[in-house]
Amino acid sequence: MTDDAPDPVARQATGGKIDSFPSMQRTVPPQPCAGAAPPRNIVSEVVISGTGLYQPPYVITNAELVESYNAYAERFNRQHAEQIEAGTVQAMPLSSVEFIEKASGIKQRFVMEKEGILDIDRMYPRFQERADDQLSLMAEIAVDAGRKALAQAGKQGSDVDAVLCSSANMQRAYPAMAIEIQQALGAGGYGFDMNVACSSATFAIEQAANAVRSGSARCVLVVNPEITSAHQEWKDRDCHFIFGDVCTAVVVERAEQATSADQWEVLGTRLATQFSNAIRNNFGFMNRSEDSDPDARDKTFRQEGRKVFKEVVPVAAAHIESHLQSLGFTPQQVRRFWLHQANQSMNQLVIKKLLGTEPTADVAPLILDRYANTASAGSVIAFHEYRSDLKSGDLGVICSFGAGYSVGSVVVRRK
Ligand code: CO8
Repeated sequence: MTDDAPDPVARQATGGKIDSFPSMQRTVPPQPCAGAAPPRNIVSEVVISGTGLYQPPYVITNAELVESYNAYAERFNRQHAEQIEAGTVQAMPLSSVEFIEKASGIKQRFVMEKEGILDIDRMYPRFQERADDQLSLMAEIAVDAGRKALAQAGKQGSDVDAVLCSSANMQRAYPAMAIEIQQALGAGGYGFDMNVACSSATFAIEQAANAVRSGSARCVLVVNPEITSAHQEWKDRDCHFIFGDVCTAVVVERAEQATSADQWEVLGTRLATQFSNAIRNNFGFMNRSEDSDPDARDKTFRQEGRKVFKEVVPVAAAHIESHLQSLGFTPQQVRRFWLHQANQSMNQLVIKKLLGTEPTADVAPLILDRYANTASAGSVIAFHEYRSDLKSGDLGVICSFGAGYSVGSVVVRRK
């Protein structure tokens, strides 16, 4: 499938014109444009009133990463020289800073722990196991980002009546991370975890907006703790440079109770999924019973990067366009796109398809050069860092796309 020839299933489902994944669900009804009366079933206007960011303490530059990976690969090749010569073992190829920067746009990544990742006898982070009565690591970074988002929204933990922990991987099976975070913040109501890989944040924002609209919650905290370094494959040249750690948080609440100086009306959300094995991680609770090797390659992140690129770009662009259209907007009316941060060229192509012009950092800011791909948190980091210059009435789109496949968009307007 090429970039210009999107998935035939999607084409068929939309009568020849690609709209989005065929299984697309629109759980939030289209919102009216200015001047029109709101549909009767909309209970409350919903705003995003604060965001927060936890930045891990360590940076790994591409040069440091490549030096470590290449030392590992060269040692492997020396140790297996005879088998490589005989053709029974494949030599490990070397990585390069030039390739990483050209292919992805990534220059560095933040990580929770650095020494273990760069140690060629280990090549994954070294975390200390914590006792059950200690705050877990994912909860710790979520609480930090959550507190910052609440401070921006002018809220206390006790104002929150729902916590959604939405991330590409959870630290444990249960109890839900969200409930631990809820307790640590002194929040009430309920909490639950959810995972839609790179689209976890936008999917959670829709759940939060729906909860506020329906009245099941008044103030929802969405947190996206992404400790990608623990499930990234640092020994694989094709993907060792991709991910970074971070945590983002978003406060979603009823407009009438919001006091923040910086409020973003949620005009609509739209989610879509379509099954694909192109990005996959088979780690899970069945591994033991299957007697499978816990260190096998399929138990960490793997992908067919080029396939993902080609298949997801047209779907993401069509998804955004049709979502905007359903709200009565054109892409040209959007002041800023805060896109998923996996690949610089991918985002440029999405914007080119939407606007027909060369993208600028002003229209679609990039943060992946500093943070790398932070799974679900990427588009929220972009929203967090690049929104203060927008004016009242300016329109923006937060959009994620990735494993699943999954695409989620949130159309917002500055109050
Ligand atoms: N150094 C030097 N050469 C390399 C390297 C390297 N590090 N890596 C690959 N090469 C080589 C390849 O072997 C290939 O060589 P040859 O032509 O001889 O076969 C050549 O370079 C080109 O390789 P690719 O075709 O793979 O390179 P691309 O230009 O496609 O770039 C990318 C690779 C950067 C991975 C690119 O395809 C990409 O970014 N694709 C989009 C991926 C994407 O968006 N994925 C979303 C995943 S994230 C997500 O959904 C969340 C998952 C859950 C989180 C998990 C956290 C751990």
